[in-house]
Amino acid sequence: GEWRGTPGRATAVAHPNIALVKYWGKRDEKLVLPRTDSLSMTLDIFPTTTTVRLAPRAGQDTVTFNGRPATGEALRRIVAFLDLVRDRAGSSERAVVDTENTVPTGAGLASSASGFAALAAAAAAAYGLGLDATELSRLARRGSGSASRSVFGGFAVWHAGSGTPEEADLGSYAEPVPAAARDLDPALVIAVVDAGPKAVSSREAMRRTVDTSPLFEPWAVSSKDDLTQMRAALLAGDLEAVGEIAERNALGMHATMLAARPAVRYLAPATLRVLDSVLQLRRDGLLAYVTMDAGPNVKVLCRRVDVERVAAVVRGAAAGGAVHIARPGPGTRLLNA
Ligand code: 2P0
Repeated sequence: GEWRGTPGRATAVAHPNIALVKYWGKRDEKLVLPRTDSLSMTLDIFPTTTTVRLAPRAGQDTVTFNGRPATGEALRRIVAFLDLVRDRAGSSERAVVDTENTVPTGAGLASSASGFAALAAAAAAAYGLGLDATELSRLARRGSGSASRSVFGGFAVWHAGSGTPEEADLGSYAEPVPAAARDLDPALVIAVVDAGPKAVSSREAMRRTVDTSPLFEPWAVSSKDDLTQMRAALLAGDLEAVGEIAERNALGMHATMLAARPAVRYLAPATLRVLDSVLQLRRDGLLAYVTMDAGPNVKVLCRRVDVERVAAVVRGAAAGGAVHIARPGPGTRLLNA
C-alpha cells in the first residue's frame, strides 16, 4: 500500500476537519464505532506533524508534545494506540513519538483529529504496516473517531459500519466525497469566543447524550436525511444548501446535549452573539451559516469572495476573541516517503 515508509522511522502531516454532518454518539467505545455516518471538510490550517521512531532498547514509549513530555490521559491514549499498531505488526518494540501541533493553545479546536491521523500514518509506516488509505482511516478511527476523516483532503464521509461489531469495524472508515469544488469555493471563519478548557470532554458528553437524551434517536434519524441531502448539495456545488444542512444538523446535535440528564451545554453567551451576527449577515444578503462542535466556538461557512466581510462582522461579535480563516485542505501524507 501507499502508506509503507522506511521501517523504523516515519513523519506524517495531517490537518483538522470540521464536520458538516456531525459524529455524536458511539455504538462501541472500544472499537470507536459511531452511531451515525458523518461528513466533514478538511482544513488547510493548523497542521499536526508527528514523527515515530522505533526504540528497540527502550522499556517504554516516550511521547513529546510541542517539546514537552506527554503525561496522564493524553499519554495513555497514545500508548494504547501504539499497542494496537504493535499488535498488528507483531512487534514489541517501543517508540519515541514527537508531535508538533500548530493549533494555538486554547483555540478550542479539536486537535485529536489531526493528531491521531498523523500518528496513525507515522506509526503504521514506522512499524512497517503496508496500509492503503481505507486501512489507514480505519486505524486512525481507533485513536479518535474524527481522525478517520482527516486522512482525506476536501470533503470526506465516515461510514458508521453495520452488523456485528467485527463487521462494523471493517465497514467503518472514511472516504472522499465527490464535490463540485469550483462551484462551492467555500471558506470557514472560525471565531474563538472562549479559549478555556471544556467542562465536559466530548467522550463523556457523547456517552451521556446517547444514554439519557430523549432527543438523541430523533436527531440520529434526521441525520440520515441530512447526509443524503448534503451529498447531493456538494455534488451540485450548492453552497447555500450545504450551509443550511450543516447549520440545522449542528443545532440539532446541541439540542440532543441540552436534553441530556444532566444537560451538557457548550453554547455560551458569546456563541449566541456570533449566531446573531450571522443571522444579520443573511438578512443583508450574504451566504453565511454556522456550525459548532463540543465547545462554544463558532465556525461560519461562507463564500470565499465574502470571507473578509464575514470575518469583520464575526470579529466584532466575538468581542476580542481570535478569528481564523480556513479553506478546504489536503489529506494526511508521509514526508520523505
Ligand atoms: C465531529 N466531534 O463530527 C464531532 C462533532 C465534536 C462534535 O468528533 O471520542 O474527538 O475521540 O471518537 O472525534 C469530537 O470527538 O471523539 C468530534 P472520540 P472525537 O467532528
